[in-house]
Amino acid sequence: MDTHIAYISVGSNLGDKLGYCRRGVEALAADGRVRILAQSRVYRTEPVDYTDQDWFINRVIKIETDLGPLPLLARLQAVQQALGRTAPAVRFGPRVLDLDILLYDRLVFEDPRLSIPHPRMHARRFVLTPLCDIDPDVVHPILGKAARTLLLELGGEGQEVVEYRCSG
Ligand code: PH2
Ligand code: MG
Ligand code: MG
Repeated sequence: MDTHIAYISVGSNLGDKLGYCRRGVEALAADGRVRILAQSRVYRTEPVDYTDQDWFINRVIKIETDLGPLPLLARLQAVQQALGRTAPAVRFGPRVLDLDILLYDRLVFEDPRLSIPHPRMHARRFVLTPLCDIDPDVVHPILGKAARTLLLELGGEGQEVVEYRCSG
């Protein structure tokens, strides 16, 4: 089987945030096409882009999958919907579960439905901090820099990221 390594951002800022994140990861692994290789710590994170909303719970997971980029996106969207996500009223606004592809092998992929690497990942502390828990040396295929370097270079006022103490 031709397998790929991908990093997925997991986030929630509505209801039982940690529960949604956990159930989302469980659901993703349930069909046998996605295997969870690693999970970062869990963080409470200040909302970015659209700031008039509750703080998020965020983590990053590393997966192995035989799904191509668009089938993987479809799978992530199916899990979001199964957990009750509806279309947010505002762009970047509150959601029960958000699953975003950050990196997929060293692929650079542009399509109206999907951009890989995630176009804002290098500017987001809530992505880079958990990504560095798992794989600080993973390289952004466009910027040519390791995740740890991108995190060090991040200015980012108003991007507080606090470890959330929980068991797993
Ligand atoms: N997701 C967004 C917009 N803003 N802020 C934080 N802290 N965490 C997120 O997951 C997040 C966000 C859109 O997907
Ligand atoms: Mg997102
Ligand atoms: Mg998304």
